[in-house]
Amino acid sequence: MKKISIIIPFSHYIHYLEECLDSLKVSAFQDFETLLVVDKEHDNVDPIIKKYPFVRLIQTDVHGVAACRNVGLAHAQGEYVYFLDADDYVLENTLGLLAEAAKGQDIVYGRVAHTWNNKANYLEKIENKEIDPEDEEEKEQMRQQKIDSYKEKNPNVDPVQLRAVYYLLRVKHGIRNVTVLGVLYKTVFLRMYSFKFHEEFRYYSDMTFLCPVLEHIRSEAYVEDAVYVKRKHNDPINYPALSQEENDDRFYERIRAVEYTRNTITSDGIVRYYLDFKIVHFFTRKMAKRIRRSQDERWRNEYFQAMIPCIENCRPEVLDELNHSNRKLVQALLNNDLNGVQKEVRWVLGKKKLKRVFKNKNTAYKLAYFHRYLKKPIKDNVILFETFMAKNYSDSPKYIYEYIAQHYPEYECVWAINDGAKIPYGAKCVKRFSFEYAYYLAVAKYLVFNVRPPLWYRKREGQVFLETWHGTPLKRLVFDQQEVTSASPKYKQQFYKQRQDWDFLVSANPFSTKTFRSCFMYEGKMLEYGYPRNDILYWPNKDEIAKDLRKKLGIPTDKKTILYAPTWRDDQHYGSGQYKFELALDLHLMQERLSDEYVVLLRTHHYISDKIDVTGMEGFVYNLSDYDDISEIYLISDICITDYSSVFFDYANLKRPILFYTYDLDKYKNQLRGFYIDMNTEVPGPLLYTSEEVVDAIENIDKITEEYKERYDTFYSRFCCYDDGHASEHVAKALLGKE
Ligand code: C2G
Repeated sequence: MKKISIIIPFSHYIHYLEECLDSLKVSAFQDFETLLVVDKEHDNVDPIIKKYPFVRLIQTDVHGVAACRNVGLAHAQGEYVYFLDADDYVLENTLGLLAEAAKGQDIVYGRVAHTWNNKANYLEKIENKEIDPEDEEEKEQMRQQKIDSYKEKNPNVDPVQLRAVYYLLRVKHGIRNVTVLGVLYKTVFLRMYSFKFHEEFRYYSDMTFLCPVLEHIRSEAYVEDAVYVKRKHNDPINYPALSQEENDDRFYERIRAVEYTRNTITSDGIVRYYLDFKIVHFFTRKMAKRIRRSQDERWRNEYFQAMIPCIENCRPEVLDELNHSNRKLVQALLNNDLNGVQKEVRWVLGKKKLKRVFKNKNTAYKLAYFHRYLKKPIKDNVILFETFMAKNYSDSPKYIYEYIAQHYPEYECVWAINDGAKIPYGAKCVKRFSFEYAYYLAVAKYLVFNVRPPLWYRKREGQVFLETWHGTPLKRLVFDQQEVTSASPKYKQQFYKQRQDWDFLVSANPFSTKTFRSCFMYEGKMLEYGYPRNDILYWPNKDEIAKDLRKKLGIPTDKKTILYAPTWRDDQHYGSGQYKFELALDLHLMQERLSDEYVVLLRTHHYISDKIDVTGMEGFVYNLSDYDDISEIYLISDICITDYSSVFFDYANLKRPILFYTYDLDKYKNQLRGFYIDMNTEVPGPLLYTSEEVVDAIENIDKITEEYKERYDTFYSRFCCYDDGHASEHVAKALLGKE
């Protein structure tokens, strides 16, 4: 007999399943059987199942996690049963630790950790201490206090049950967090009482299984380090986990599941106490807010009514223990007093908001935005511009603005800009995240952004939003990215919502059009005129502009220039949005071998917070990282070195040589992002892996130009085909409805 039967219910999302089975394959402990119980509505598992010969496949004609788990239970032959969801995984030592502790107890449980990442990234984050290791000691103390206090009031409580309930039901508040995961259950114990999941429930069946189990256990053990990793899906739009599914029945199912479970447990003891505790918490913490804020009237009508009997049935001591404000909420509910609930929530939320404003005065502008500015009329002639979160005056919004300022002076243009840059044509400048900024976000009729607006921006009826974006995509973006390691785990969800605000999106070539449709899931109007920021590369006076700029920057007239413009790395950062960059290009070597003929223009991505130290190389290296507009820098660059930055799509408009310094290509491609085009065969220049290769290439630049000519031409006609120096004009006209 195997020690453990692992039961995996499976219906959809095969890419998660592979990771789940991989985690079993590499488990240090192998004395288990794996039952993959396939739902009748399922994705085809054939393509991957051959890779996992240890899996016992059970095809069913049942539907739902509860039913599949029950089928698994019926087939289980191991001494213990362990439920593993097909989108989750275990760590190498998880099963071994549990098995070692399992010496006949009814249940043995470990910890459930939550993540948005795959296993490799999760482990890396743990290693880099980016995920706070939970302070188990502190948690344990808290648990112990609660356990002691319950025991004091209920001296007859069974200590084994008390501990297990505390760990498994009380781990986190909220009924949703009642989970059967992370636990070994003794198979004969389950069979003795015929414990089953109630198959009618889609979301809350765990409760129907776990509560009766907890009521009957006679022995248990806890192994803190036996971690079960529960994964939240970072793309709840296309691949929602059960907990992320929007479903109208959800509320009623919650109530029905609580009532059903109350009827199945036999005693009025601790299990019942926590069941009641959780539903009361759901009401006071979540539901009360929805009653006040939700657009969905049901929270104030039928849901409100359905909650009354459910709370009425709670054990009185659960209500007695509530704090003053929660007790008021519950009393109002029990009196069927909707106004009373709303008043109390308003009061509590208002207090919280005020506290926040006092604590952080910098957020007061948001209050003004929501409570005052959004009520003001929209100003039909105002346009708000912002590039790279107001870090500089550049990119397409700059060129669109300049066109509008010159041709349609009747518009009042406002720039969000942080460092007080001088903006020509007299635009008004406002600091990002200030009262004025919030004001213009609310009242400007037109908004022109090259990244996303703040999350709290609410698009108003009558506003027109132009998203220019900031580059032809090479690296996979948003919905085409499987893992999002560098942004908020809610990135995809937020993006999905925000991109619904876009009235226009700028595309520089047919490739971008196609890719943006998929990676942003964008169906709106696409402006296919080229990039306004590239117009300057076609202006007839571009050589004069270049000459003036060289003079302004003090670049010697007798030297040619090499621009080095690398992009940022998702995995190298200090904190959110603060990226590190270690310069991998050996500037000393370049100086040694190239300084007679060339100077280097160094330009880091705006995410990079490190200042690159170029002392000792004055006169050879010019650090232009703080210069506003890279398009102007292109004009004065004779050769461009980049890596995975969209820089080369733009620079190619000049038809000058491009070199790719891709020292970390494999990591970038496989681990960090993945690409839309084949770097080896499609980019208009050689891939170079060392500084020596870069220097050699520069010394032989004519040969390389010749060698890559055909590829460059193909690239140019594919990606630079719309750019003709008039993109700003077309885009501005489309925005203002002047076409
Ligand atoms: N940029 C720059 N200097 C660099 C790198 C980039 O000024 N050293 C500017 C360029 O205008 C570039 C833009 O920032 O086109 C975007 O930079 P990327 O390196 O391409 O990276 P990212 O910001 O991740 O945007 O669809 C494009 C993607 O969204 C990439």
